[in-house]
Parts: sequence; structure tokens; C-alpha cells
Amino acid sequence: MADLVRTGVSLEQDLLEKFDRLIAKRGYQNRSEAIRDMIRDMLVNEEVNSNKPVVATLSMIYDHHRPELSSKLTEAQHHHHDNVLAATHVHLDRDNCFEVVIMKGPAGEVQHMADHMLSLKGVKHGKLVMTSTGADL
Ligand code: NI
Repeated sequence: MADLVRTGVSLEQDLLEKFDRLIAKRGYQNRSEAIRDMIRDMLVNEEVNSNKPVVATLSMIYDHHRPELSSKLTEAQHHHHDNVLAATHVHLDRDNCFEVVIMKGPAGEVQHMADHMLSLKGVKHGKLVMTSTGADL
């Protein structure tokens, strides 16, 4: 772990009180850890926006009965196999499939692949979550 440096921040009292209430609700023990996490979140956003390598999950809920959809999703993952680390398929109920695809690669490639799969007809909803590989955090 890197050496810790102390720093001071000036801010409005009511803003600080709101912040303290929020971080208490989220379970932070102190401001420092909450602020460290906020800074890391900004750094991760910058990595994503700069097309740096990321790791990601794409969660999708889709119509089991839509013809060819399952094979189209599989085809997309084979086509971009360098970016796919793993996938899990759950037969949720009679009508719905839930699939989670774990991906890595430049943020732009991962986003492109997610956009492609989410835009397929029969995919009811999905979310892509990208985060840092951790190497530069
Ligand atoms: Ni299924």
C-alpha cells in the first residue's frame, strides 16, 4: 500500500452535513474512505472514457421464445471471443432467460459489443457495468 498523505478540503457546512449523512447511511466508518472511493470512481470513469482496458459485466433479460435470439447472442460472443471471459445462462421461468456475460478489453470494444447484444429484438432489458482492471488504481 502507498504512503498516506493528509490533505484539507474547504466546503460549505450544509454540503458536508449532507455528505456525512449519506456516507453514514452507506456504512462508511469515516470520510476518508468515502472520499477515496469517490476519487477512484472518477478515475475509473476517466479510464472508461479514454478507451483504456476495462473489465465488465453485461446482464440481460430476454424472451426465451424469440426465434434465433439465443443463437444470435452466442454468435456475437463467438465473434468477439477475445473480449469474452465467461457467460452464464439462467432459465429464469417458462418465458424468460437471464444471461450474464463477463467481458474485458478496451472500453469502446466492450461498449460496442454490449450495444449490439442489447439492441437485438427480444432482449427486454440489460445493463453494462464497466470497471477498472485495477492495474492503475
Ligand atoms: Ni434460457
